[in-house]
Amino acid sequence: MTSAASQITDLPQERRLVTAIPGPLSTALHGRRTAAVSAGIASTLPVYTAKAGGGVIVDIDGNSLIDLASGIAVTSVGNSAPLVVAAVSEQVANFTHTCFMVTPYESYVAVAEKLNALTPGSHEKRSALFNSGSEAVENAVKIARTFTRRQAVVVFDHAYHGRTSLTMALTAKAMPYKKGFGPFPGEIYRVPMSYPFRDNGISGKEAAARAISMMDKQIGGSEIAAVIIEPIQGEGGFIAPADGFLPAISEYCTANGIVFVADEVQSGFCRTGDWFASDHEGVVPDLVTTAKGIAGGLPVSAVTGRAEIMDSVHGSGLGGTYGGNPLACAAALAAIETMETLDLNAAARRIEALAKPRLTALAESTGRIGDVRGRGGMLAMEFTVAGSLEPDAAAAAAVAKACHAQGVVVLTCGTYGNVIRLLPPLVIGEALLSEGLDILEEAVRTVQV
Ligand code: PLZ
Repeated sequence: MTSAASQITDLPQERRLVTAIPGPLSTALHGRRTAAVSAGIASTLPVYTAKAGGGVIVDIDGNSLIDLASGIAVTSVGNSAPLVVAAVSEQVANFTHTCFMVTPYESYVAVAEKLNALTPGSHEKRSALFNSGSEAVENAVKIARTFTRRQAVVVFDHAYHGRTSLTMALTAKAMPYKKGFGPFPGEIYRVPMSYPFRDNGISGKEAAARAISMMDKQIGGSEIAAVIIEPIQGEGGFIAPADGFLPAISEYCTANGIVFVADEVQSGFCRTGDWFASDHEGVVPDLVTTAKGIAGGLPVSAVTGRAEIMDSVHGSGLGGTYGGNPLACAAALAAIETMETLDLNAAARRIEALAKPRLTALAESTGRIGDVRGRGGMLAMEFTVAGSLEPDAAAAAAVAKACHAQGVVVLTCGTYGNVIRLLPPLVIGEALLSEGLDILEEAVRTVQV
């Protein structure tokens, strides 16, 4: 193993199937799980994990699977990344929790400093730490409402912002996220997104004008506290808005005193080949929400933004028992150091350079894929009935299932459930990624629905 590789993992970086997928031990454990775990919680691929590192997940039957999901865009630095393991191990022996609101500690401050430096814009910033992406988005709403003394919150078609009561209301898709879980909180308004593949060729500027007109006519700019947007939508289908859309929305917010919130929970931390997806369009959000990739798998999230907005909240107005837990902060500092030393922005761009041409060629040769999109290590294929825009969710599901059977972990997403998304750990080796793509291509070519 080279020294570069040992910075990532000691696990052999190979696909190795020794049983059917799932194997007998996973199948037995799944029986136990069904009797103990709520049926409301599902798993994409019920192989039970024993170890994971770099680009592989090893299950309890001894199968080694290629990981093209990163636990939904979390383990960008790889699983059990060496610096993360060392930092968390040291921290766990020193203290596990005091609560930052009781007796604080340095690592929380250091994570805030890092976030303030890395997020877009050179203005003075502050950060507050929480546990999950949903919690970060909830707090961004609280902060924006306090600062503006307004109530209305604007979100977009296909948006995903979480599963708590408030963030479920911000999320667009009813099934599985919202159905039966109402009533939802009020003062939330949804406007059309820029979705180039389904937008009949309208430009980013035109799509922004459509959304802005709706905000003006149906709410009124002076009533809006926050506009929240994922710069590349995640669960909604990896939808990257047309050029010019985000800047126009951001300018409207500035002109109307609205807090522009970029939800970078999925797209942040090198995932798209920039520290944040907003960087790509030169957009400087007022607030940024982060989670997932920030800490190599430990749960921590954040709201980072303009000092005057973040400091407008009354003392003790924000918080939570575990927010910025010391283990998670140690992990975040180590994960960010790993992103810097291994240059994971460059790694994400290499993933795009390797994978996107192959996906594009596959779309052209099979006619099953209407659109290939995304940036860096956040890539997707939208399956449609050949020659039309009609979503083909059955094809996406069948291709994903075929990949799983061959030991390649891929995820689906999208409002219409017809998108396969690739979110490999950014440290994945080229050979392993290529092998994963070989299997994916074979599945797209051969799977019958
Ligand atoms: N904002 C942009 O992508 C989480 C959800 C998986 P939490 N996306 C994965 C599922 O089915 O629950 C997400 C996101 C964006 C917010 C969130 C919410 O982050 O950490 O899951 O609460």
